[in-house]
Amino acid sequence: MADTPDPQRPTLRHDFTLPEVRAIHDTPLFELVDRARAVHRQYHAENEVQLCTLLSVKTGGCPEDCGYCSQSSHHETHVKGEAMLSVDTVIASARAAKERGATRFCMGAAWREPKEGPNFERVLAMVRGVKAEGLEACVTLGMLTDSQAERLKEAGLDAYNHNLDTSRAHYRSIITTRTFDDRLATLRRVRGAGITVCSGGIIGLGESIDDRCAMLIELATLEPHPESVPINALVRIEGTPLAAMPPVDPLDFVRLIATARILMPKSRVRLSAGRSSLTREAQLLALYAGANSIFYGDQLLTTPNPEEDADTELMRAAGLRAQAPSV
Ligand code: SAM
Ligand code: DTB
Ligand code: SF4
Repeated sequence: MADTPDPQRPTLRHDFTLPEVRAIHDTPLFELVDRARAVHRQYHAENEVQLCTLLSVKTGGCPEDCGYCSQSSHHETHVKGEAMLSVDTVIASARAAKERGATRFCMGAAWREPKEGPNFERVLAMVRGVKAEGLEACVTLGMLTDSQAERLKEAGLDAYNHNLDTSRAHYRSIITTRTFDDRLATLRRVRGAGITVCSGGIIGLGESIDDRCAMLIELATLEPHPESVPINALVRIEGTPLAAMPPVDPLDFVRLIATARILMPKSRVRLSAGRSSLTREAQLLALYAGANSIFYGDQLLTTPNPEEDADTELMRAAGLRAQAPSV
């Protein structure tokens, strides 16, 4: 089950057990962070953070019932269904993101799955346009068929985001309109088409610590590991069933990021949604413990993200540099 061994680097594994991962997760914090940092330094540039900008290209009116989401038509939230953005609007936004230092551009649509036809063709044009700007292109559109995955690949797509969100056991308490296995099937199609996999989850959904560890095991069981693992803290949204969840303890966020780093040494672990409720120091601890990407831009999909100026200042203060563009 192991990749080629390299004496300098820990072997990548896909066979973690729950007691083992739970023991890693529950290690005294300083030891956990030391261990994660050591893994991080073996595989990644030490002071580098990838800036990834998000854009919602089709907002609201989604038929799925994800309990955390502002865009589900099952919940009454501040988000109303909107028309899909034009290709020109998206390209202008990607260009602006690039000028501000982002190297990855992720486009989200509030779909259960893309319908064949003009809207899917429009997504393909968006992908081609973002690639022409010299950015990594990522989309998140819900479930895919094999042929959709192949067409996205042909358009130049680098990565597909499709989160497992939580453990298999906790999944049905959060979403009833699709299954955990549906999610894994799409990830297989994405991998089969030669697109890199971006898959992670959310903490703060009322899950147990074992659920968090089980979710990481599901991700680490994928062969190869997802190239990108976003770890989100629930953004509590008025009108969703999870609006009244207790806030995530920032140290729990750090623990999960450190555990993800240890389990999936080569993956880019992303300190994703939920940064607005972290202090500067907690964000830096998460980055020290193995995260090496943030969402950059004042808006996530439908909720605010820290201001760009605050992020630039934080990176300057800590001596972190943004990943350089590849072209
Ligand atoms: N509709 C597609 C899907 O669900 O796969 C793509 C868009 S969806 C908004 C992308 C991801 O954003 C979700 O899988 C979830 O992990 C994350 N997300 C959505 N709402 C969130 C919230 N309130 N807090 C944290 N993460 C959230
Ligand atoms: C991911 O893991 N987090 C992003 C991205 N992938 C698409 C989405 C976060 C959404 C946060 C809530 C909102 O803004 O609606
Ligand atoms: Fe729809 Fe995605 Fe929101 Fe679920 S997370 S309701 S699939 S937009």
